[in-house]
Amino acid sequence: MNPVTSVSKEQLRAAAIEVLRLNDLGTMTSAAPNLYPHMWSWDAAFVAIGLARTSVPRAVTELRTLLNAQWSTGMIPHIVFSDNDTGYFPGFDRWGTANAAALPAGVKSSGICQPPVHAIALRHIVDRGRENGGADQAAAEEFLAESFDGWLAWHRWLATVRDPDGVGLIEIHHGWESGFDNSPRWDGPYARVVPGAVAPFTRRDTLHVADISERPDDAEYTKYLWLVQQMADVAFDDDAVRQVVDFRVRDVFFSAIMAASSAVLADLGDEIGRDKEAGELRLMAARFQAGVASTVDPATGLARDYDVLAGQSIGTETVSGFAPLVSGGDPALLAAQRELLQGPRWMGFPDLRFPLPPSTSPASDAFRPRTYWRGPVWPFLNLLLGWAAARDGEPGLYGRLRSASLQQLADLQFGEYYEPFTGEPLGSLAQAWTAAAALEWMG
Ligand code: 2M8
Repeated sequence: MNPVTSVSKEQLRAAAIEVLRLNDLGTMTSAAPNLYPHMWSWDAAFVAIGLARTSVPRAVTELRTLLNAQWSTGMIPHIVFSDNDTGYFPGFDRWGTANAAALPAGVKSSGICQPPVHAIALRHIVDRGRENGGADQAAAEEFLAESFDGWLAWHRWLATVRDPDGVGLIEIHHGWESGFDNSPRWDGPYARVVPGAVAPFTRRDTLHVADISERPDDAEYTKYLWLVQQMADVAFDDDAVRQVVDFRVRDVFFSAIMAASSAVLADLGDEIGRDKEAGELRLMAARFQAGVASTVDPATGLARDYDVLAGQSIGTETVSGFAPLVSGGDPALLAAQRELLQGPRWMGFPDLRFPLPPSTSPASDAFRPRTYWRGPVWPFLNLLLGWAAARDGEPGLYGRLRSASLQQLADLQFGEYYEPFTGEPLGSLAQAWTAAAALEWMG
């Protein structure tokens, strides 16, 4: 057992700031010191939320760097590569994005995306700037005005290219796009991916974790690279990718973030006189909120992904089933979900080290307590759930998530993910978005 270390808020704050400082590459923050030596899209959003607590201008720089890598289509890529060419696989060369017409000149990025948490991060930056006043406020307001059209283009790209039929759900083409890489959510779709010839590769992630069985195995990586290869073969052209790729899933959690973020961006648009665009964003928010709600399984109360190629819903019991709590909406649905989340299959499961939702329910056969996205607790997700609870006027749930998270993070390790029963930090230590979550929880 990992005892709850008794540390003061000041110690936790200082340690979290130090982690962000160590990961600071100047104009971007590496997601983790060794395992992830580049900028990841949704990590950057959470990192900006944490940075806004210590330096509004540095938080602005983080999002500005990410937005500078935006493709001409509007897509924000999931990795913006730093100059570290050797630390991570697959790197820029293996991605093959140099041939993509939409990649901006001078940018090295991957060719897929991640959930759009960015407008929520921008909201935090603007709020911190206004609280602080002076130069911080000026920097935040200036960035809001300067970047609004970029975020709008990102949301429009998602709403059109990734939901062409207007069902209110975002289609993803790789498990990496969900951010829940090897979650049991994707076992069905990946079981149907039969890789052709994949160029030989040497992984690097396995060099940076204490126990490689926590990470996806080589067979899983072969499929991940096969999908990258399929996309590279058509130069990452949006329409062509949809035709050729072997993984097409409507991701309910991604869609929920799209709904929540679109609503936030609409408010920000109103604040700078962009009423027309705010109206467009509100329609997007409503569409994705309805799309998410439409997937809820009455038998389990959880929202479900949809495997487009197999034509079937995915019924695994993962934390993504709580997507409606992120998208917001129908009070009765949200009340039922809050009860489920705090009940015996999730936060109330017996003997959890801290009452926080594991990534897969421990009551499920698919649960693996130490394996990456198959069971461990992910601190940044709890921050997102807490943010949504505060938005929806639920101080009880917010307070429970906050207090358990602060106890969990008092180990000062800032683990990438945590073993639910022992509280052990796993994966990378000094993970940037975990440190950012600690800073934001402290306020
Ligand atoms: C993990 O994903 C990357 C691939 O994108 C990897 O395993 O190499 C996921 O946890 C993802 O959600 C996260 O954004 C990324 C960086 O922290 O690592």
